[in-house]
Amino acid sequence: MRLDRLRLREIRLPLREPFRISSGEMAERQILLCELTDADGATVMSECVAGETPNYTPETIDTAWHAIEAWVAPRLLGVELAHPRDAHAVLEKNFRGHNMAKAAVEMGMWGLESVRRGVPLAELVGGTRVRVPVGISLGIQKAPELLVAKAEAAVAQGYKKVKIKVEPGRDVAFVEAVRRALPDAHLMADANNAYTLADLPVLQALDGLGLMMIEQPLAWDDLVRHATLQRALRTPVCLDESITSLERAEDMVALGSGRIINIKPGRVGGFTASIAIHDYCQSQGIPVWCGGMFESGVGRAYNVALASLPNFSLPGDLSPSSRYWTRDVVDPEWTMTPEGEVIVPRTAPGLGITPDVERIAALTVRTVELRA
Ligand code: OSB
Ligand code: MG
Repeated sequence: MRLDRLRLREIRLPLREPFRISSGEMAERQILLCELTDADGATVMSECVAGETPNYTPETIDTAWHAIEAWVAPRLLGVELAHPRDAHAVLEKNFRGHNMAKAAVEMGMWGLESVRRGVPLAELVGGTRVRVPVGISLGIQKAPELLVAKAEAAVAQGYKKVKIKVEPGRDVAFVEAVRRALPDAHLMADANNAYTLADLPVLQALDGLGLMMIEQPLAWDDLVRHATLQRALRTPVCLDESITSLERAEDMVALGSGRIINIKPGRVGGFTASIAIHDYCQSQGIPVWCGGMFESGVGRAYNVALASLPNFSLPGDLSPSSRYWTRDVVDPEWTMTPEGEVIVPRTAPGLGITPDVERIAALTVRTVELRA
């Protein structure tokens, strides 16, 4: 396969309601979409999950735009690859970081190859699942009652897991209130780095609430302190921000820093790294699940295809389009069954959705076309 043209677009898409995590709030997404075209005219879209500000990882949509234009695109445009899995090595050689920028194009190469071969993307990645269980991620609320109402509504909708964003001062009482209202629900907390080991008493209080896991309580790039914490908790620690490559997943296991991994393909540089982490975790008895970054329906297609791999055994942050947007930019929009599952597209070639190109053009605030 050979990438011939790469168009970048920034679109603005307002969220139905603002989403707050411990490290920041967003009300409107700035989304970087890539349009990849090969020498025969086959084309596909992919999405960069970098945020508006560097509060999750160091990358932002602007750094990713620059990295793709300056370094990612020149390495792949006009280059013949036997398989999309080979793009990862091309992008890693003497090119540090910028995982979300790399992933946007690397995943697009997988998407493009699925279109070229006429197979569903899930099949190309080796996925076996027909449906993937879905969880919801609830932002930080002003009061426990508001959170309880949202959690109850989510369980009634069929969600198989409720993830509660926490921060100091909005943690134990909030999670406890949800636990009281929903004694049997699969609940978890995600702190996005809001704590340190000095907060051990708070984290130990969460430990008593029967959570499936506590996600990334400590620093965004930490493994050592999480290992100390995991030894003090019964609840599994799940790492998100800290896992940026296969090697970091291996380090997590070697150090005992956590027992579950949230795989976001954007965070680890794309599908090749995601599959390697998935396979490694499977060999170690570590369950994984697919995280989300408030992607549009384009990015969602990649996450759902990846999450069809067998060791994605826990519910993923793969909410339907209507949870985020008044109207998504793909057709059909993503939905969830009453049983809380997303159906993996397995009948048509490619992503299983069609980007609404007219609407995307209308939402575009900047664009550039790159050629070999
Ligand atoms: O930590 O998982 C996270 C969104 C933005 C940044 C970080 C995170 C999240 C989510 C969103 O939890 C989950 C979703 O896309 O539904
Ligand atoms: Mg997280």
